Amino acid sequence: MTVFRTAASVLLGWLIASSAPSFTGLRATGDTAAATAETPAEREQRMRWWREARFGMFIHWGLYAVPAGEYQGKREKEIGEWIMSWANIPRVEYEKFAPRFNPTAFDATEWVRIAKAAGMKYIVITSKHHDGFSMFDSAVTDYDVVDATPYKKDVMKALSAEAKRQGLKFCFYYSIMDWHHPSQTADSASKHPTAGDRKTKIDPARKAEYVTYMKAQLQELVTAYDPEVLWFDGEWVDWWTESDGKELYAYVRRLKPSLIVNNRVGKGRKGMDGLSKDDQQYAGDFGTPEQQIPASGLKNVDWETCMTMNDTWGFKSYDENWKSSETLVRQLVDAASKGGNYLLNVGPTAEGRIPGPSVERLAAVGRWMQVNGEAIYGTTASPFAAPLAWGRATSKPGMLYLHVFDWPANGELKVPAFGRTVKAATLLANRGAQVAVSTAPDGVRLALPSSPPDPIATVVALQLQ
Ligand code: H79
Repeated sequence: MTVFRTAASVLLGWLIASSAPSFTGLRATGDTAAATAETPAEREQRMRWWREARFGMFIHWGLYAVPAGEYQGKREKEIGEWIMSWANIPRVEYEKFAPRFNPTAFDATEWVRIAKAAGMKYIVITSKHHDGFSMFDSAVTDYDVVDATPYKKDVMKALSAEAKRQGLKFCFYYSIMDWHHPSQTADSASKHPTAGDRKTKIDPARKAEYVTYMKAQLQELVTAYDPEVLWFDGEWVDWWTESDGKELYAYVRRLKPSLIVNNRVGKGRKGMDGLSKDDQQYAGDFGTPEQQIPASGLKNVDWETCMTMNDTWGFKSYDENWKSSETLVRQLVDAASKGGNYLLNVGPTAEGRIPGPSVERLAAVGRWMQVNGEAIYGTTASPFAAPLAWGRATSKPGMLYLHVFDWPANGELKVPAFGRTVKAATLLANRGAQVAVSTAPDGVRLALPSSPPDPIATVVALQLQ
């Protein structure tokens, strides 16, 4: 079984080895293990594009975009894709959103263009969220975008083909918890039995049937759309076990050996900080902090922070609490400086449009990435043992990138010692001009211009001896 690497060595602070992570997996546990066994070099190869990408687009799109946060005149304050739970909507009522889902403005070319122009290298989209509605053409249910909506077209066919055409990796989110499947009912007494709920109960006599259903859908997803990542969620229900997770992990990797799978396929994640527990080896290839970036660097762990741009994943018509593009760029930098990926969400409308405020912010992030992308893609974590007073750092062989958030008042940037000699320094925003470097007892000093070329984050590229 190839599993998420042990987190025993996880919280070692900021000192990150620049070398390839060590491999501690391959704890063989029978047939499923044999099916996905791989050498460290093979794992390295499989994870390579994902580690280099550093920046992806999350897309939450489903029937919940129809109510857009509002049901029977009441505006819910919670996340939009959970409206079936928060508004306590029974299945037969929620199903009525399907005839109203008609995304005539959906334009796969435009969506992929927006992601690519932002500097994103992959797209992860909800094939089925907790509400159980399949956003792809599934043969094992009619509760899908082709069979149940007036749109009748397979949006995932269009998007997967377009992503491939424009050179982005295409990936699927898939929820294990399912509020629509007859095997499951709401756990809370306060909820209608067929409404959404924080957890579902499963009829033990029907669990095998549901697992078979999931496997059939996952086979459809892998064979018909050729995704590169499967991003599971909703795994916290009591009836889903780590053993189920390992089995499902092996199943999907057998379908496509190069697949990368998140740690929510099993029971490994530690709450919303999303990294894997260290009491045993858990299924999955990377940790999934949600709405947070780890406080410090993590050694030998692959992880990806998923984040919303406002306060919802699925579209809400009245959520205007947008993060600034400065915040988004700095979060991307922060994640990269700690050796992780940044998966930034958009929630398109039921008409098929990515909200304007998201498009504007992604364009701004893209302008920054156009100039500074080399300090993000293919980088590893900061070599500094303690947080930097003025910003963040990322590394590449022979290079150190300093991302200056807080510009020094006198233009003199203090860089703590990091055990290497600086050969030359330039600003990525002004590659022609050299930055003077002088040595100090505790590191080096850089003589920067008096004002920052980019107030969001100006990157100083240091060539190392
Ligand atoms: O798809 C988006 C959200 O709909 C979904 N994940 C992102 C990517 C999400 N599900 N739940 N939440 C967000 C918040 C709820 C978390 C909890 Fe728990 C579930 C609290 C208790 C059960 C996390 C998992 C903490 C403990 C287990």
